[in-house]
Amino acid sequence: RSNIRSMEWNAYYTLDHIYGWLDDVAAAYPNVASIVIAGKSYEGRDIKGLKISHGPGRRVIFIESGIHAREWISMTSACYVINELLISNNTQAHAAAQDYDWYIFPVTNPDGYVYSHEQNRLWRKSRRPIGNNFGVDLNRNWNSNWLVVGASTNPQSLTYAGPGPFSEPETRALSNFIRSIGDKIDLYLSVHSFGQYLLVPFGNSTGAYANYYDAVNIGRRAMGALAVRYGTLYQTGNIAEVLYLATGGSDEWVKEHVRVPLVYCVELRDRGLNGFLLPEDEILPNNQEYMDGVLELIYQAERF
Ligand code: ING
Ligand code: ZN
Repeated sequence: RSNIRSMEWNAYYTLDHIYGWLDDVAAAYPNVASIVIAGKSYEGRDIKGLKISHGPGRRVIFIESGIHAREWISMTSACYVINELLISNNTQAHAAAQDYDWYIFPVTNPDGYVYSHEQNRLWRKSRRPIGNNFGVDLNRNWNSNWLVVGASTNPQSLTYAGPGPFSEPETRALSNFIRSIGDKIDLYLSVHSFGQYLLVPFGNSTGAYANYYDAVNIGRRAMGALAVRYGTLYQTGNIAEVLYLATGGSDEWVKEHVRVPLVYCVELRDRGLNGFLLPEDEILPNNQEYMDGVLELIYQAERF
């Protein structure tokens, strides 16, 4: 579609460009795509997403990206999913676009993303002033095991959990929006970098819940499909087991309170060589293999 501003998969884009691109996509596919706004950030920016729907009555796949400002590959991966669902000629993706309603929020921490472009590339948190410091770790601020482990009460900390659960406008807006969709959601992805992991809740225990082993097995198969294209290996497992103890993340709240059957936290490329500064020539291969994994997640989930 020539009236969509360009988005190549060999560069990182500013917030304005990403948001303008979402507007262009919605305008180019008016019967299928629409802009959704979960609310506003502390500095007054929209938390903007795209809804894709071919009609009523469908189950929902929800993708939340970019809650951490410096994890730029996460924002591009969300845009790539939109590209595959609507714009590309990927027939399996187009079928998935028909079969589900999709809600995709590429930049859930817009203030932090702008700050990481303009001031400090490695900024992680939001940008609300707290005393002499700035920002809350928006993935420690959700009302699920808030401040139990792997989170800090110190506003200087990278993992500052905020003064209370859902103290921040970004997490309040997003959680209210998610709750409004509620039990229609079949699959929820919270997308981060880096490390190449597919993580299942919870962040403070390895304790199994009802469909824990199904979630792990579905995830392992999907990561097998992800590896086919370029041989990139992802480890699937419990957050606490394969990564570190940490609570108050979006995925945990979505699992515990919205009771979404399949909830994953994805840690995209790489394993630390470049870390948050993933080179631009890895954007396309990362996004291609990630999309392979997402489509296989859906395929496997439908068979469990
Ligand atoms: N990783 C996640 C983080 O917020 C995580 C991992 C997910 C922890 C869910 C707790 C809950 O630390 C990155 N890279 O940010
Ligand atoms: Zn992160």
